[in-house]
Amino acid sequence: MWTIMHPFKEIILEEYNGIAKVTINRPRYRNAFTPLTTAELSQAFSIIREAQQIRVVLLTGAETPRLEGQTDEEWLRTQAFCSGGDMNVKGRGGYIDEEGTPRLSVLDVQMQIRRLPKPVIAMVNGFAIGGGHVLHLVCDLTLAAENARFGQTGPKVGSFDAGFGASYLARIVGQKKAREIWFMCRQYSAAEAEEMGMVNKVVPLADLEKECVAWAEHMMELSPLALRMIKMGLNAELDGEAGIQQLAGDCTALYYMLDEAQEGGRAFLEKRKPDWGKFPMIP
Ligand code: 1HA
Repeated sequence: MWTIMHPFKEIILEEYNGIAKVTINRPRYRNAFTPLTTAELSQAFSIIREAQQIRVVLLTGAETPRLEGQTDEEWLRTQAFCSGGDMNVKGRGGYIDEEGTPRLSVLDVQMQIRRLPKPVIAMVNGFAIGGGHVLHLVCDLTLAAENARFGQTGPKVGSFDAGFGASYLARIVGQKKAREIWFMCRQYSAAEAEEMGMVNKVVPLADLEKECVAWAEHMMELSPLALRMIKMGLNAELDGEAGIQQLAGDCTALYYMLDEAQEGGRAFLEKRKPDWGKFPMIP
């Protein structure tokens, strides 16, 4: 049912019936991201932003293949959404790209997800760990498989995300839990994550994609502009002036759709005074 929107090396970008699906495709490394993965994610979210037929986005991780003789339970425990930055390329100053430049470009991907004027659902099919945990956090909604595991590892492996990974986490789960998650570096089950308010719904892995598509299709029956404005309003408080800039920009786009805004531009070009009197001053 899914068709490829654009070919990539370390991710898969597909679409189906107004829904885009972005899959981090490095199951050998529990879908850890390299600078190439994050560059491709950035490109994918730019493509999705421009694609007017796309109304909702799913973000997920590729399935880990089943090894011979593995039981269902053993196989389920190997599944990953994303295990954060690839430790094989973690160097001084960031994750080292093919030219030798250190990068933390997953931070740009976080911003793109938050600024995307369309809902993004994290489809958490397994481990959401470290930078992978922050990726699910910044999505608008999180649906998780029963086998999913959540957690931060930064202080264990020489890293931390004191941005959205800390402050936004605390908005979601509260300060005490956020500090526990970072200070203890434990893993939490899908049920625990749901209890903490980090997850909207937990379903068996076999039903996860169907459930995400159903949520996407439900949102596609609602007004896209209303969803866009409420997303930006919900972001604005935490994002401060940058969040207000985004929300205000969307207000300007809406205003430009009105005759009142058109009148101003037309009057300028026609070298006359604008006739504001004909527009309603509703209370
Ligand atoms: O903190 C940040 C940032 C902060 C600010 C700005 C940018 C940031 C960008 C990134 C990050 C981070 O993500 S820091 C956190 C990095 N990630 C981790 O510390 C998670 C490391 N992985 C694990 O803890 C575990 O692998 C796991 C809980 C996800 C899964 O455990 P499991 O099922 O026991 O599998 P495991 O055997 O550990 O992994 C399977 C294979 O995948 C292993 O390779 P193999 O021994 O077969 O050769 C393992 O090394 C590899 N792998 C897993 N995760 C990563 C990885 N390889 C590289 N990088 C990984 N993150």
